[in-house]
Amino acid sequence: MTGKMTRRDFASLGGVAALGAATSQSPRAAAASVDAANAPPRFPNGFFWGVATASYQIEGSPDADGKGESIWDVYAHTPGKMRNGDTGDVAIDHYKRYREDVAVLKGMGVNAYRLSISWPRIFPQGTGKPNRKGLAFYDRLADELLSAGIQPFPTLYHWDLPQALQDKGGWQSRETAMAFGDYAASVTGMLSDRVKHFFTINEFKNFVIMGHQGKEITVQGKPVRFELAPGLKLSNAEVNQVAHHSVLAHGLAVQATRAHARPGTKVGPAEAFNPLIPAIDSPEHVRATEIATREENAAYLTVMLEGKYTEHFLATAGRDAPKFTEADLKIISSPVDFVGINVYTTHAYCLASSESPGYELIETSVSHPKMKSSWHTLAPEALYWAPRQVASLWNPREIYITENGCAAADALAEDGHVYDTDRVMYLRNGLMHLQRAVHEGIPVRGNFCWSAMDNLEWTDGYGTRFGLVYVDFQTQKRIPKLSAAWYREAARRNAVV
Ligand code: GBH
Repeated sequence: MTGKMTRRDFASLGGVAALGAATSQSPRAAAASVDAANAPPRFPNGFFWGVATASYQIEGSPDADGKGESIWDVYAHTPGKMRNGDTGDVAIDHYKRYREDVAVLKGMGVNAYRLSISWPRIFPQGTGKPNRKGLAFYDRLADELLSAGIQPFPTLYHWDLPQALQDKGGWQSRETAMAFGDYAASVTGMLSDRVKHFFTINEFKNFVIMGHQGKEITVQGKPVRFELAPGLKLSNAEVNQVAHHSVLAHGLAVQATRAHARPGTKVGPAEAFNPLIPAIDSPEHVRATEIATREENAAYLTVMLEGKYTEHFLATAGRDAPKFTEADLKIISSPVDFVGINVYTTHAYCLASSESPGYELIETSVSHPKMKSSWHTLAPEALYWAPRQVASLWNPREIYITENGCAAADALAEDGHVYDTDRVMYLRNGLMHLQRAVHEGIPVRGNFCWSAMDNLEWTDGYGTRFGLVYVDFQTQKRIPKLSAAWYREAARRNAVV
């Protein structure tokens, strides 16, 4: 060892990973010799230990190789929209540095990477002839990942709509759903010789509501407003129609994948799913929570997986209900291969109630622990209840946790490392609950930490860091945090406990 290596070395991830192996094996071995039946279960063989990113948050190069403008290019340059005036113009320069980034992912020991494809790189005007140069980027990226032993899991839409389509009405127009189907046909057709899994759309309910109306929540007594591009303020009826077009787009993309991708290509949604959690573990409250979950997701997962809007949803929406046909519902509920869910927190705790609709939501106590973001109530058990509810309500063949993670006040220590102990705590506790779900037979096939690397946290800008890898935004240096070393070890052992 050189003198330089005397300090704690996990930048290479070797040091801490090796330490973890040495200290974790002896108690495990001892437990096994005492009572093998009580040994904690591992994740199934072939479990995907992944990390996730999205195009606008990392790529930069907004007009390289013929890319068209996206709604985020326009929105981020609108004064007053972004914290500190941050934009994705450079981001973490991933478009140019993707080779180095794949090497960083490899160093993290992951076997899966969820990225998103920028629609306006492939169709600069949203429709028409595909831009070969734009597609070539994802082609090179897929090859680079595969040669590093990492499966690519692209998402077709992570919020960067071509501005040309926004100019024609965006998601308020049914034509946008049609265009998304054509885009999905091109991309899955061209990549499916090597790429085996595709997610259609990321977080339907968030981009629909926050992009087209904005959302206000109360955080410790104070209102906080959230907005995403294009930053519209539509009526409830219009927003319900946008939601309908988003799930229609998903269904058209599923059908396009079946028609144009190689046989065996798998496809499904990646929805925001911060679950309601039964406050008490009795069958009565667990069941009431499932009923509540089904209604909360009526315009999204419920219609995608059941092929109808619930009566309660239609009655509550009344004249604001979306306009749709039976044929739409068939498309929307085209069978999927898996359901992806982004799980960060709980929406609320829940109890059964004798009054209609049979459940009652409980506000989180003001002293409930929080992660760094204002909205981020700590609820590690969400990673148990979310997949359990999806399984018991809709019984999909496979489930993926497509995002899980937290922002933290990451800073470089004097020795050049980032000791994000709170993120390690967050991941360790959440994934223990996921391991419980898997142990109970719920078909969770993979987990993707949000995020691989620090990046543009939408309107929050670069100040809110979600990465397992620290990025110095001035020098573009990548520095794996303590959490990256923790995750690598969990992936290596295929177990958390
Ligand atoms: C996900 O978005 C995104 O997929 C990802 O791009 C993003 O970087 C990541 O999570 C981290 O935020 O929902 O009522 O609690 C989540 C977008 C929108 C989630 C605002 C939290 C707060 C209001 N976020 N939301 S609420």
